[in-house]
Amino acid sequence: MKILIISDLHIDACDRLGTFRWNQEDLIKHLEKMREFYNLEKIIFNGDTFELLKYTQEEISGANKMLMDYFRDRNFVFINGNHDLLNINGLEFYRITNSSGQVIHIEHGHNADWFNGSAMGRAISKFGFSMLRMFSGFDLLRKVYFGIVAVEESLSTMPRKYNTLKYLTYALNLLKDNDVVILAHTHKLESHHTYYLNKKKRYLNCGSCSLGRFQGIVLDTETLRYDLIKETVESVNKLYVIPMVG
Ligand SMILES: [Mn+2]
Repeated sequence: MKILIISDLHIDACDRLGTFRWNQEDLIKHLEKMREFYNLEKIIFNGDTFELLKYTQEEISGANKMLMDYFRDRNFVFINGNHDLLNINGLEFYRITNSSGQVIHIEHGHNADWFNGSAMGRAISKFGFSMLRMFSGFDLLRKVYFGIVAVEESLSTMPRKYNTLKYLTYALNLLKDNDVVILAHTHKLESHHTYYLNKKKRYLNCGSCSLGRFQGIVLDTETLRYDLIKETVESVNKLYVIPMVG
């Protein structure tokens, strides 16, 4: 079966502090186009689908009614990230075993670091975001916040938060028991292959769909071949696909 894995949409309350930047209707249309084009059986949201550190569940669903209805589709799977742990329907991870016994492990990946992986670290960041919201009327503070986002997201320079081995190490550990590991969280689309005792292992990261991007992975769970999807709000009509590797 073919599945699409996307993550880190950070769907917000559509105010000045939001980083989602998709029109709900455009996103739905695009997901439907992908579903048809690839003949997808499942769409897996690999965490941080909702921005619950900055907003309440009510604020987010109030601003995104169409998307919330659309998300009721039974072929969608939701995994929790560090920004949507309040989403009680989310899974810790999702695992698929194919007919050859190969195991695909899908997880958000925030447990690789203390700050996002512990209750204490998340409480600190929740406090930080509530301060940000309280003072969001100040242009300077908003500028500083989006400046930090730009550095972290590699909009202008080498991304600071990905310049670390901890996520790769975490994925390599998971590959001991799995054939494919798909993480998210770093907002960096990537793929690495390695061999353990001649067994091919794949670590993939599905990137992010925030800031108007549409990144993700289409995986054939039987052949383990995949496409890395790298589009933007502007390019969704011209499907840009890197040829199948695997
Ligand atoms: Mn995350």
